[in-house]
This record gives sequence, structure tokens and C-alpha cells, in this order.
Amino acid sequence: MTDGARSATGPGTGLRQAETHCPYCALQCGMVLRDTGDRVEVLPRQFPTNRGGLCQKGWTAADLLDHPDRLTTPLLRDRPGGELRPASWGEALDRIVTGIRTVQTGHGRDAVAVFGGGGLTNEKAYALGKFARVALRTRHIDYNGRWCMSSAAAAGIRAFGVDRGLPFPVADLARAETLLLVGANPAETMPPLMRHLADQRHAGGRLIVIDPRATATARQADLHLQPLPGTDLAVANALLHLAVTEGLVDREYVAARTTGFEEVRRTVAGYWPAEVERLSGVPVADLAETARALGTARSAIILTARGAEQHAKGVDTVTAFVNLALALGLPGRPGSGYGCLTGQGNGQGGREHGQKADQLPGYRKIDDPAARAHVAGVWGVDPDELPGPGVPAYRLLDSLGTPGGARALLVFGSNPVVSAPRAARVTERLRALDLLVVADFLRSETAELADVVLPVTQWAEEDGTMTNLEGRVLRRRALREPPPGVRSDLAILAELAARLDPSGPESAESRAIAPTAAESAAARPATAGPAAAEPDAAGPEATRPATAGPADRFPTDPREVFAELRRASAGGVADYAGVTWDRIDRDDGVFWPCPDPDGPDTPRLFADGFPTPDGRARFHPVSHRPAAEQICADYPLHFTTGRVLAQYQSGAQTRRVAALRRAAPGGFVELHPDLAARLDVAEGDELRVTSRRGELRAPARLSPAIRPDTVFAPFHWPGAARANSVTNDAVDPVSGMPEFKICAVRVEKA
Ligand SMILES: Nc1nc2c(c(=O)[nH]1)N[C@H]1C(S)=C(S)[C@@H](COP(=O)(O)OP(=O)(O)OC[C@H]3O[C@@H](n4cnc5c(=O)[nH]c(N)nc54)[C@H](O)[C@@H]3O)O[C@H]1N2
Ligand SMILES: Nc1nc2c(c(=O)[nH]1)N[C@H]1C(S)=C(S)[C@@H](COP(=O)(O)OP(=O)(O)OC[C@H]3O[C@@H](n4cnc5c(=O)[nH]c(N)nc54)[C@H](O)[C@@H]3O)O[C@H]1N2
Ligand code: SF4
Ligand SMILES: [Mo]
Repeated sequence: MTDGARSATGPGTGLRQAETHCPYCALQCGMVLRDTGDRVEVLPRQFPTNRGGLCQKGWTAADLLDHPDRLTTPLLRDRPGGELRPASWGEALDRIVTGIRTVQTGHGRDAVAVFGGGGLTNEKAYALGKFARVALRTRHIDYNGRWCMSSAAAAGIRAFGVDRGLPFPVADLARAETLLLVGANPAETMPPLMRHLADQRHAGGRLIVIDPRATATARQADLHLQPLPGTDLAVANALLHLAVTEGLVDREYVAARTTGFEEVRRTVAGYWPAEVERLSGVPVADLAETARALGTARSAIILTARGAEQHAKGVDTVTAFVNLALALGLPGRPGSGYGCLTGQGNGQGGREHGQKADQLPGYRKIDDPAARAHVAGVWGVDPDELPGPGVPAYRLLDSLGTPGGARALLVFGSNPVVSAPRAARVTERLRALDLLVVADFLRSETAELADVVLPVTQWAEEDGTMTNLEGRVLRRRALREPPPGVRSDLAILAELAARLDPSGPESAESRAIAPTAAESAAARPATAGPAAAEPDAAGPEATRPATAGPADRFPTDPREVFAELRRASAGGVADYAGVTWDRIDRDDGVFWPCPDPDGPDTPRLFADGFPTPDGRARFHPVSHRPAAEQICADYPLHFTTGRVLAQYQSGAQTRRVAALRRAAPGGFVELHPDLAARLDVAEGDELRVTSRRGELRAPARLSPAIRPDTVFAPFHWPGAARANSVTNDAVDPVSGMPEFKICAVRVEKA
């Protein structure tokens, strides 16, 4: 195979194969797909993140390509309460356009909303944000990254001036003498990442894990702190308190590279370790050992994930760990720093290019006049035509169908019926819509409620880019053509934009049905790889007259979209202007920011300074506050949620893979044997977990690994076992992130 053309026929084999990445999580493990004629094989591939490893989900990812549940025709519901039936593309698109027009005419432009996903490629995420602002002209767009990354993102921006999950390559983890994981369970959520952790241990490094459960990750640690859920902020402040009293603060670094330490020092002075032990259950000795392990190491890394972040105080909790990292002088030092483990496949890129309510491409702010002018220029519209900021995901979903809320919703890449907090309420809001459109390749639980379902391509049928947890932009490469009847998300957005365009050359009614993705793909050269010259970033679109209607502004070729994204992001915080597909192919990915095609990219941030106005990182004093919902006589236990290895997210995909269903067949409630004895519960007994918002039913799984005052359930299943029937919809005031990780429940035998 030649460089730059890695989707091709293998030499002498007659087999088509493609070097691509796993469709699931942010580790974006390298894999080779091979079409043997009757099936698609997945082979692991050496890539810096996975180093030849894959987890069970990656190995089985191709099972969904020709799955019997795969959607290959649009579905339409003729009347409320009726069944979904197969329909033609023309009929489905007409129904959507008519529905959007009716809603916008009656209730204004903002009455149509868009909900995106962190699994979408950069090109799709960019096109979706542009579609909302230019074709629908609504301010209402947000996405499932709000459930996932938003608290760490907000904390990163306020401290460092930038949000890139890891500001260094994953391989740097092995260089940390001390590694602290807070609310992260990578042994189940990113198994190949454990290879880097094993290297760290072999080099003599120490691993410390903070988790209310003794997870597969915690069991590998030298030290496991097992706090009550929702007390991490206090734990972090106590660690900084100890660092101060034991003289571990890097005074030179604090003086030269940061601002605001004094106020933080005064705040943490009140976090006496003994008091924090009473609050969190973490022994003073363990707090002291952790503070010393971090403060005396030559190199140390602190990582947070959803356990610390998915709280109504997630931003402040992450800030507390960032404060600790800054006081110890870690960010920017080799083999050291603070990072957040991004979750979804394109969780990083998905939050940079405009599907966030307050954001334009390149991580620009939608309320910044200069940002609006730049992006409007690229889009060929008047800046004054761009809508203002919308509202975060939960507020958006919670207001659907209410007075003042949106009445039509288009969902691309999420399954909120299973994954949203307080899911019964969200389901009720979705049912109240005048029009629900879902683009998916499977009939997800959310698609089941839709008025129109549009069948889309899968990862092995697509070209595009993803940005992994390291901020490394990667290539997704197509192996094969999509099945007939299926279209790409980009093609759907382009077609809808054309039909919605009031000034377009062809009106919606008279416009011929555009070819399907399969049809137009058939017209492309046989190698789906980047054989054709990449459109210049300052190419023809740049000079296209601003009078062209939206119809012309939605290219369907991902290369063209990426070229436009580069221009839209140029000069922004997440600058992709210098990233080209060829360069990604050559260098195993390109780290942003990368403003110049001939200049360097940025594997490591903060070596010389922080992208803040004065170049210094900023401390922020933060204080512990209790969870939004407290335990009481009626709801005496803490409830927390998370993941298991063999299922992914809402499970829409992985529940359909036979091997994964065998490995993790259904929901369960994990509880301590002492608690089980008190409740007279035996292993396997059907339990009812009830909160103020609803209940779930699932079998008991007894485990000494969990605190006796806390029960845990994974959130991958719909129906009776749905964890989000129980969770709290309280959100962080800054980020809008819901409190998935703690609420008050009662547990009894069902
Ligand atoms: N198998 C699998 N892998 C995945 C995913 C998946 O669905 N399945 N999803 C991907 C995505 S999108 C994401 S975001 C990541 C998430 O990756 P992780 O953050 O590792 O996953 P979670 O299981 O949600 O949470 C991690 C841990 O937080 C702990 N926890 C709960 N409450 C608290 C608390 O208050 N404090 C602390 N310190 N810990 C707490 C839980 O016990 C759990 O072990 O995984 C990615 N990888
Ligand atoms: N209780 C609880 N709830 C949680 C969490 C938790 O820890 N606890 N974690 C939260 C987190 S971190 C996350 S990230 C969310 C995730 O939850 P969701 O947003 O529901 O994510 P997925 O289950 O990945 O849903 C993606 C859907 O889009 C489809 N899809 C995949 N790729 C594409 C594509 O390219 N185009 C289109 N059109 N469709 C596509 C899939 O088939 C699937 O139906 O869940 C959140 N919910
Ligand atoms: S760790 Fe993540 S990217 Fe790697 S194979 Fe598993 S799901 Fe895919
Ligand atoms: Mo996530």
C-alpha cells in the first residue's frame, strides 16, 4: 500500500482493505478492515494509542455493518400513535421540510432544534452546526457532549484558556512517576490504555485511583481511595491543604506561571484532612500518602473522567484538581500535567466545530463579534443573520413542546431516551413534539419515537476525520460502499438545506431527488482513499459569491467539508488550518493547534505558556457543596452510574452484537454484601431502585468492591433496567452537565 492511499485493494490479495480506527471510544484504536467477500474482518493495527490492542467492542464492531437490524430505507409515521412504515427518500424529506416550515412559520425559527453527538466526524459536526445556523437559522443546537465533557471543558478553559482533553500524547502517561486517576475506570472503558499504565508501573511509577468502587482499574493501583460519591472536590482541596502544610508547593512555578494562588491557599487552609475524612470516608493517612506521592515525584499526572465530572459541581471539582496540579507545578512539565479522559470517539473534535449551543467552529464563541464575522465570511452570510447562543442540552430537551420551547427536533448521533438524565421526563418531552426526526443506522429507542427516521452510513463506509482524546486529528477511511438506500449524514444535511432554501435556484417541490450515497459513491474512483488532490483550503468556495443560496453551501464530499472547516477554524483556539488529510496519513495524525500546513503541530501544550491573555494559568478558589439531592429516611442510599466493558453508551449498537450481549446481557444493581444482608437480598434477586423521579428494576449483583452506603448501576439498557429512570436532572450551573453520578434512592426486593 502506498502512503496516503490506505483504503485500497491489498497488493496481490484481491481483498479490499482499509486502515481506519474503531467507531466507538476516544482512544480511537487503530484497526485494519478487510473485506473477504462474505464478511468484514477487523484486525488490530499498531497506533500510538492502542499499540496493537483492541477491546471486545472494537473486535466486534463490524458485526453491525450487515446486521439484520440495519436500516436501509427511511421510515415514516403517518399519524401520531401509528406505526413507522418504510418510505421513499422523497416522501421522508418532503415530510421533514413541510414539518420544519410549518413549525417555523407558526412559532419562529428557534422552534426547530438540532441535537448532535460526539461520535460524529469533524466534518459532520461542523456541517450540523452550520446547518442549524445557516439553513434553519435557529439558535437551538446542542449535543450529547454536554453529558460527557462539558465540565472538564469549562474548567480547562477557565484555568488554561483552552480545552484539549489531554494536553500531551497518551504515551506520556508512562513517564509519570505518580499517576492519579479520579473517577476513571479505563480497565473497562479504554482497555488498551492500560498498556501505557503497565509501562508506567514497570518503570517504577505509582498508580493511585479515586473511585467509590474497587474497579478493575482500582485493583491494579498501589493505592485506592474510596470516597463517598460527590466528595472529590473536598478530597482535592485536602490534598492541596496537605501540599501547602508539607511544603510541597512549587513556589517558583506558581510565581512565574500562574495567578490567583493566594486566594486558593486561603480557601484550602480550611480543608482539614480529618474533617475531609469524616465527609468523604478517605483516611487521613491515604490523603497524606497521595499528597506526598504527587508532590515529591519528579513527574506526576492527574487525570479526571466522568466519576469526578458528572456532578452538579463538576466544573468546580475539576478546578480543584487543576488547582492541585498547578500548585505542584505540573502542567507544561515533561511527563507531568493535568488531563481529562475524553469519552466518545470524536468527543474532542465534536466540541470544537460548532454543535455546542454557544460555539462556532475553531472553538470560537458565538457571542464574539469577531468570531461571528470570520465564520459568517466563510459561510457566505451576513454576520447579523447568524443566531445567538442557544441553551445547554438538558434545558433544550426539557423545554421541548412547552410554550417557548422547540416543537421540532432533528437528532444526529444520540439516543437520549436511554442516555439522558431523568429519561422518563425527556421521553415525555420528545413525545410532545410536532416533529421528531432521527438519523441513525439502527432503530434506537429514540428512533422508535420519531416521525421520520433516516438511514445513514456506518463508519466503515465513510471518509472523514476524528480528533481523539489526545487532540490528535485522525483519518476515518472507507472500506466499502454503503448498502443501497442509505445516505451519509452530510448528504442528508445538504439535501435538507437545498429543500429549505427559499431563494434556491430550484424550489423544494420541483427539485429532483438527489442520488443516494451508494449511487454517487459508485461514480467515484474505485479507491475510496485520498487519491484525488485535496481541495485547497483557500479553494474555490472561498471566492464563491455571498449571494449563493444555502443549497450551494453544503458540500457532501467530506474532503471539501474539511477544507472549509480548516478555513472556518483558522485563527481560532482549535486551529485546524494546517491539518491536511495527506499530512494525517503521513504522520499518524496531527495535533491541534496547527495553523500552518508547513509549520509544526502541537503534541504538547503549555511548555512555554498558557493561551490566556497574560500567558499565565489561573487558579480559582472552589468550595465543597453537597450533592443536589441528599439522602433522607425515604431515600437512604447513594446511587451512582457508569459503564461495563462490553457495552457502549445507550447500547443501541452494542446490545445488537451477539458476543457483547453474551458478555453483558442486561442491567444489574451492584451492592455491598453487608447492605444486601440488611435488605435481605441475595445474589440475582430482582431489585427495585426508586428515586424521586422514577424506578429501575434489575437483578442484584453482590460485590465487596462497592461502599456499603452506595449502589451502582450501568446505564446501557432501556426499559425496566434503565438507570436514567432514576438519575437526577440537576445540572452544573456553569457547564450544564447533569448529575449522573449521584442521587438518593431506596432499594428493595421487587
Ligand atoms: N465499555 C465502555 N467504554 C466506554 C464507554 C462505554 O459506554 N462503554 N463510553 C465512552 C465514553 S463516552 C466515556 S465518557 C468514557 C467514560 O469513562 P469513565 O469515566 O472511565 O467511565 P464511568 O464508568 O462512567 O465512570 C468511571 C468511574 O467513576 C466512578 N464514580 C462514580 N461516582 C463517582 C464519584 O463521585 N467520584 C469518583 N471519583 N468516582 C465516581 C464509577 O464507579 C466508575 O468506576 O468511556 C468511554 N468508553
Ligand atoms: N446514567 C448515566 N447516563 C449517562 C452517562 C453516565 O455515565 N451515566 N454518560 C453520559 C455520556 S458520558 C455520554 S457520552 C452519553 C452517550 O449517550 P448517547 O448520546 O445516547 O450515545 P450513543 O449510545 O453512542 O448513541 C449514539 C446513537 O447514534 C447512532 N450513531 C452512531 N454514529 C452515528 C453517525 O455517524 N451518524 C448518525 N446519524 N448516527 C450515529 C448510534 O447508532 C446510536 O443510536 O450518555 C450519557 N448518559
Ligand atoms: S478501547 Fe475504545 S477505541 Fe479501542 S477498541 Fe475499545 S472501544 Fe474501540
Ligand atoms: Mo461520554
